[in-house]
Amino acid sequence: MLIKTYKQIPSNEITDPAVFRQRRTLLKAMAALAIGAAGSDTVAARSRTWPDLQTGNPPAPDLQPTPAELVGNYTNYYEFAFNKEDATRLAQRLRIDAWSVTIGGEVENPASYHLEDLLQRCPLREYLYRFRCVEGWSMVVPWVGFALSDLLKLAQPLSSAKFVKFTSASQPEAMPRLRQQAMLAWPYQEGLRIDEAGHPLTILAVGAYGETLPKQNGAPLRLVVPWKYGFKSAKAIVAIELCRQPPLTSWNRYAPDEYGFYANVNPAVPHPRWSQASERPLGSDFFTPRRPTELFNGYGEQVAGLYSGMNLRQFF
Ligand SMILES: Nc1nc2c(c(=O)[nH]1)N[C@H]1C(S)=C(S)[C@@H](COP(=O)(O)O)O[C@H]1N2
Ligand SMILES: [Mo]
Repeated sequence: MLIKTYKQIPSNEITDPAVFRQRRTLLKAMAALAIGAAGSDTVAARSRTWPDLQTGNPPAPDLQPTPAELVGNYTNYYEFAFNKEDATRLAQRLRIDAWSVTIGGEVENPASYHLEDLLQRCPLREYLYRFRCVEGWSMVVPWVGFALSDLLKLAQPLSSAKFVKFTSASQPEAMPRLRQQAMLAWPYQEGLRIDEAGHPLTILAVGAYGETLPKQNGAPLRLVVPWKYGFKSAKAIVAIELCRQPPLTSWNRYAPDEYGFYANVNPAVPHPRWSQASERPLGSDFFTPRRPTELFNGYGEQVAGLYSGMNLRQFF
């Protein structure tokens, strides 16, 4: 097992064999799930986590996956561009080979893991989730990934760890917007409270639609927190840090009155410039009525307990 502590991966290890190994391991782990083109079968059904968690019930009728082409073409990736078409196109420049992610801060076991080693330690499942962007559109995505809590267990958070900070890749040669500090502060950073991070719905995704994750959707490793607005789900994660204090996050820093730290989907709390009461599912046309947005994006049964007694207007 190639688990190494911080800063021990020499740069000369980023070689072609490593590149090859990462891709092969990822494909193998995905193949084991049998959720590829063949679609759903009993193996797949057992490896899936529906919103009602491990009951094995079929998905709700309103939980039909959005066509993959839409999800792959309508993306937000501000390191590359502020519009979705250019973001999708330019994201292909990202180098995702021989990926590793560090986990450190307030933990017993700080380490840097090659992605392939993580895949061997954290079992992949398929997670069919609603996903709601703060801009007012939504989609349903069958992600492939593993519970973030599996990785947290490897790291063993200390009792002083109260928050988790996520840092996205920073590749200035590939990312035109990184050369401008105009809007968001780079690298892209997000954060969760530690109980949110450890919740079984919170995942790190490596694939979608039974394939490896497209670069524009956050390959090779992205966060997915289905009850929060999409901006919390950071793409191309290179570092995870357990912290004592709430981390500064890119969007909250940029406009604290518009993008709260919690960012729980909440139809009753409008964005200062638009309502959040309803959403436009991707793929719907002009005549399709907007879908009413649900508190916690419909995952209230699972996550409302995390916020009992909290004023969700104040902590938006
Ligand atoms: N690193 C990084 N992560 C990011 C973003 C980004 O610009 N950079 N955009 C966020 C926003 S606003 C949304 S809605 C989702 C979009 O994910 P998708 O493009 O895969 O649909 O990614 C989030 N994660
Ligand atoms: Mo978003």
